Amino acid sequence: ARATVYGYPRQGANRELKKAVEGYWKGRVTAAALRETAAGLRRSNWQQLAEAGITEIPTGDFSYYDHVLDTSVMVGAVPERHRRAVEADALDGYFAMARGTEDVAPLEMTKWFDTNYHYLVPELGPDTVFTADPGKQVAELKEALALGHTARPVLVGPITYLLLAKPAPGVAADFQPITLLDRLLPVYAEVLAELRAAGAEWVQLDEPALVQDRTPAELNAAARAYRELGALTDRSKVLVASYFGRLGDALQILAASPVEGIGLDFTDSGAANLDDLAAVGGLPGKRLVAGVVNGRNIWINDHQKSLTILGTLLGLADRVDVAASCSLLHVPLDASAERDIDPQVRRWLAFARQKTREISVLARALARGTDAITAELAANRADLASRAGSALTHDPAVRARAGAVTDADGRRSQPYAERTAAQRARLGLPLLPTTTIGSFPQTDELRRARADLRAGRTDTAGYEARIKGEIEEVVSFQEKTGIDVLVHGEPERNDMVQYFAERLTGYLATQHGWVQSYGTRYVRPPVLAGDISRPEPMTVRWTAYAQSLTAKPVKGMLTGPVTMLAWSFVRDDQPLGDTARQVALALRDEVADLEAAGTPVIQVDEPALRETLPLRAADHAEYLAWATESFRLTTGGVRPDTQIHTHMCYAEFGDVVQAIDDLDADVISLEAARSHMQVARELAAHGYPREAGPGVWDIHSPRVPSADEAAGLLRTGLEAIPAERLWVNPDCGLKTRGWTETRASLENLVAAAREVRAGLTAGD
Ligand code: THG
Ligand code: ZN
Repeated sequence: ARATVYGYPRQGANRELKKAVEGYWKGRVTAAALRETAAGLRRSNWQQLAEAGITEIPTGDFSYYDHVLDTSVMVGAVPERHRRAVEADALDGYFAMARGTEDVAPLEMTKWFDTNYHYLVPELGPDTVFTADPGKQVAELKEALALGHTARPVLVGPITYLLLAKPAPGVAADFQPITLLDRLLPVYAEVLAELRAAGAEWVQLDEPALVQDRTPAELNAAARAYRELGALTDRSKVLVASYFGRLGDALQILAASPVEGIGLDFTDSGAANLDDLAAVGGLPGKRLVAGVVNGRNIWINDHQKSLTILGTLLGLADRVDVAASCSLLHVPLDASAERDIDPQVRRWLAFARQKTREISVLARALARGTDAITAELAANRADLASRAGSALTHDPAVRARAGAVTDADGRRSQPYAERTAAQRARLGLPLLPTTTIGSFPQTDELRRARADLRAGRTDTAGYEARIKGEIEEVVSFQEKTGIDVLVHGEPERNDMVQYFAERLTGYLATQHGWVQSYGTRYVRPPVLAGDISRPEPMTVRWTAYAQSLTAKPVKGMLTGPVTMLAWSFVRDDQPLGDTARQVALALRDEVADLEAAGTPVIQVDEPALRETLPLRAADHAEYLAWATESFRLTTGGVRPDTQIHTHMCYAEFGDVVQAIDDLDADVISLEAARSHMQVARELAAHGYPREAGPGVWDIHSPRVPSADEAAGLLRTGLEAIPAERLWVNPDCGLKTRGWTETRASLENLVAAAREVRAGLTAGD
């Protein structure tokens, strides 16, 4: 059996790729030097894979920015507005599509399935003409072959590519890119022929879109695509890889097609694939690539469990190879670099490097029997036992408390309609109250202060004095500007999830665990490793300090349990709902302490609520149940006159409006500026009964909205939400903005609120 993976982290051990690409953008790195760095990273990745025992390595998974963008280039789907840049210089044109230029907008970015990776959305229309540009794929394959590797090019498959695309600007919104399949297939045929000529024995086509709910027409398109590609004579053998879950109806289609290989996810989320595979009679004559090692969590594999699955699979296909369930792009590179994690706990962790070794151990067992891996099996058993029996993963106090939770804990003592009066009386706010989402600009000075603290150039007292100074400035600015509900500005936080993770017992932070979020941007998700508890208050000092400086209400700022889970690596040894409940109870204590310290407004952000929705509709209800329960557990214990806010970032709330309502927050702020208050209309159509602040300043753009523009948006908002329930705010935190545009924009927001307010009270 071969050992393989679908893809590997691209950035390098020290994020060399980020530095090279950003250096190129700044003109400090030449194109030749960038290419050199990239080739060096590929070479060293392949070397690592080979040394770990991966016998068939992927190529073409490397990318300067994004592999879906690479696919758009491969099929010639360059939007009209980027064509000149691409013709002038291919590399600069590529980055123009990714980031835009002064004159043209970039491609839109969105989440890659239910991961935290973001891809650039292809823009297609009835006039799209595809042309094959296999240069990158061919070159990377040749590089790997020249180094002596057995290599398999990895491409986004034609069905997934089209299903991820959207209508180009100016094209009817109901245009369906999948209707372009007949035009796209000849281009894939040409690429396959080129790859065969370059020496590829196998080519992998990734079709994760087939694990989502698909219409009969889409399934027919998949059947046609693989019948036609399969019928080609001038091609390598084709492996269609599915991942991120159960293949469902598409399994029968692929099994009946002429493709030579199929990749299936056999981790928990794809567990049903095993029965489904037996039900279709296995894959006689085909190669099965078994994704038994989880490619998107950071936990060591359970070898015994995998061997049982592999044993069953041996009877169901001609040939079984071992792989991770999906590309290793979604995990950090190397757990052994985490010197600050307790060595015993570190043994529970498997990042990309460790996972490749696990895959090779399992492949060895398949080829030579489990006797060939006796030592590895024993070590694996010991590590799993250490994790299962550890005090970190089993804190009796946390478990007892979570077990005693009742529905009443998540229920406010009064319904919204009653408690809103108490809140109004306590807060004394005008109509259309103004506020912000929480964070103020993170200046270089603040980042320097944090770096100084880490490096020991300043002590805690010195650092805290700088934070206090910043809070003083932020509070005084908000008072001067006339904002009604103030915030402390969060100068003490860099990444909000990381900030809370560092303060909760049971959470691990990593030093080098970078994972690509988009382009050259990375996150270091913390690890929910054990039972979660809060040894001491996390935010109260800063909020209380801000409140001590002003008579206006100050809003306390927390990150909600769903987002804490969504932006972390979660435990795989208990249901997500159990982990969410533990996080919620810790946050509930923080909420109680904020309230006791006199905080009249507390915001619990859930920007990830919508994006965490499972891929298949059948799984939505279970997710939404624990998501709303954990939010309500966080916030349900406060007095009626304490006002709970929440905030969500991304649009497309349609699927979760009921869940938003079920959170029972008093006020919600949402992204809306770009969609011209569409969100306000959606909430109103649902009959949302509470207060809402659809954002009137799109903070993702450096543009300063004029007071007139903001007032116009407010008036549009008023068509959907009555004045007594409408708030005025930007549509997200201001962390990434500069002070200049922040000052101007917030002044304009307040002016707009005053103008519209005056019109209302004059009986307009
Ligand atoms: N925190 C965490 N996960 C997230 C987000 C977050 N996932 C989704 C979304 N937000 C991703 N958005 C971003 C935005 C900016 C950056 C990364 C992801 C970014 N990263 C810096 C970089 O790569 O240069 C590094 C930041 C750092 O030093 O920590 O700019 O908010 N957990
Ligand atoms: Zn936001």
